[in-house]
Amino acid sequence: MKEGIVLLLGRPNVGKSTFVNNVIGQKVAITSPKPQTTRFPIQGLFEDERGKIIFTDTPGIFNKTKDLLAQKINQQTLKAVNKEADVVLYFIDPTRKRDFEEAKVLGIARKIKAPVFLVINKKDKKQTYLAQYMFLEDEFSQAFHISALKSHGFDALLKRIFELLPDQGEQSMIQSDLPYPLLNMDSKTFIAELIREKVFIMMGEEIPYSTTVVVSEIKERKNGLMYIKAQILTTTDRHKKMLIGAGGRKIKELGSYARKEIALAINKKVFLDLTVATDPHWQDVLYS
Ligand SMILES: Nc1nc2c(ncn2[C@@H]2O[C@H](COP(=O)(O)OP(=O)(O)OP(=O)(O)O)[C@@H](O)[C@H]2O)c(=O)[nH]1
Ligand SMILES: [Mg+2]
Repeated sequence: MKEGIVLLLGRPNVGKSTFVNNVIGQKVAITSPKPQTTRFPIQGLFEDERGKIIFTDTPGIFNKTKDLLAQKINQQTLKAVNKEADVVLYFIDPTRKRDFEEAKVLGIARKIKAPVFLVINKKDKKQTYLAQYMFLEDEFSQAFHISALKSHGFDALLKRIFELLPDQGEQSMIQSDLPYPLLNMDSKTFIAELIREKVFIMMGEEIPYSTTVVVSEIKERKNGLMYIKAQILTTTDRHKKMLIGAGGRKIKELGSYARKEIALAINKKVFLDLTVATDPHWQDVLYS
């Protein structure tokens, strides 16, 4: 049995989390069209007859790190990169221009000692800027064209990854008491992530970056209903108002969208008690 760790690296929005979910075949990481959706490394387990791969999804490396949250998120990725990995997948998105942000990721990729594969994502879309990235193919000996969204091109990539992974014999080193295949998140964190995803999808440009979600209680009631208490924290009263919406319409919509997905994920009926609060300091204490 082959076994090992494969780390994903790339700018925000290149499709790292989409890949991890679709290669595993189950959602472990939230995704959205907005950059910096992922805020901490997420480990998901892939398994087939060849062996086991722990895919470590990381937050996209961000160029502008003036604010505290962006700095902390970049730190999370750098920490993950410095841990041992057997293979690193360097994701690029040729539907977007190459710029300084890409140079920052490239600088990190160049220092990695493990084999780095170039993964050229979004091949289902018009790759207008592909020529700008071609020089990377000389630098990284292995290049794979995939569509993370459509699950295209995965076979060749997995085949090559397995070739490089160490053989563990019959003894698996991977131990986990958590719900398969998510290896490093408890249920409260996973549910908070699902709610945070809805904020990323439903709210305007800046609001997702001033907010986080905390789940404080999950309790099964006698009738089998799961009671979940969660709060969206935002740094400003203005954003709190927008998250609640006129007559509480927005928070109701957010809650209903999140509740449906949580119910599907845990296969139970869910009552989601979702509120919004202003907390100017949540960024100081979370994601460290
Ligand atoms: N057309 C197309 N869209 C994709 C593909 N892969 C990802 N996307 C879209 O790109 C957006 C970003 O995807 P994510 O998986 O959240 O990107 P990420 O790299 O994890 O981003 P961060 O967490 O912000 O670093 C989403 O809207 C995805 O649906 C792809 O292969 N084709
Ligand atoms: Mg992500």
